[in-house]
Amino acid sequence: MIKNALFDEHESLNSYLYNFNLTLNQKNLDKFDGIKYVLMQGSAYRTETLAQKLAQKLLGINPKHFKPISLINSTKYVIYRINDILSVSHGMGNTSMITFLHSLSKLLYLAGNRNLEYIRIGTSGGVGVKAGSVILTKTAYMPTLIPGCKISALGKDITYPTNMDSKLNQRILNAQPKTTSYSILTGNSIAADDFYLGQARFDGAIKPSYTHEDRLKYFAKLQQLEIRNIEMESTSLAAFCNRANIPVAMIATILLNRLESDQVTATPEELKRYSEHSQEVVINYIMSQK
Ligand code: R2B
Ligand code: URA
Repeated sequence: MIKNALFDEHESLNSYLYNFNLTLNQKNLDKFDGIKYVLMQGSAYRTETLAQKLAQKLLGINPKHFKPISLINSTKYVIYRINDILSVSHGMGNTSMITFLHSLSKLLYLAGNRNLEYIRIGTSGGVGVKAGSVILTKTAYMPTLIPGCKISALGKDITYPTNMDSKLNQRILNAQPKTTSYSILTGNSIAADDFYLGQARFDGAIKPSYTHEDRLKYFAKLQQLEIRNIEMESTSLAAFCNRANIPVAMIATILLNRLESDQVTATPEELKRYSEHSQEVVINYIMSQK
């Protein structure tokens, strides 16, 4: 994890994390010491259900009688703590993710944590992969099909590497039972700029500039590059963690096969089950490390 702070520690003490609505004073930092795992999801609801599952698995607390309370008083993000694990929400898209990562990592570093693992538990559209399958990302690609994450500062673009941690991926795979009712695959992912045109859909509000034939060619290229799913946060996640020296993985469930449809037509029960698959993969990993 962050071997050398990427920021001025002294100046940061007592500064205000605007997006968390939290001052970095000792009282607040004390709530965040001794953390090992950060489990991130887009939705605050799934973040809460994961906290409840972890509390049940690790502490024997019946979820019926336990509603977690966020450690930050923010309307943008939630952070729940279960022993040495944080279950957090990062919002939607790279801009929300990167803002979240800066805020959380600064907070965790100042709280004294040096050996963290970050794992995103996401949802995504599959590229030739069936709904309910789970993908562990090897490398995150930009929509231009270049691996990396382009960050613009002062009008200059810099592209950072976006490999996920292969050793962490292997530990996660090793922790899974021999047989599961769904496939767990490794592959590459694309972080798109939005859900519609950025993901080659035809069901947005604006008529696309591409044809169905163009899209077929694009999807064929994705398959050649072993890109198995499309989502919206993997590039900033991987780039940030590589720069901060934090082992990172992304485990995303597939909600639909994009070669077959644009619309997510799974029932609420199916969507719940698909999300449970990726959470289960992470819980198996965490339990294998205890
Ligand atoms: C997956 O699902 C969300 C869009 O619905 C987005 O956050 C993502 O990466
Ligand atoms: N999330 C996405 O970003 N895209 C999909 O197709 C499904 C979930």
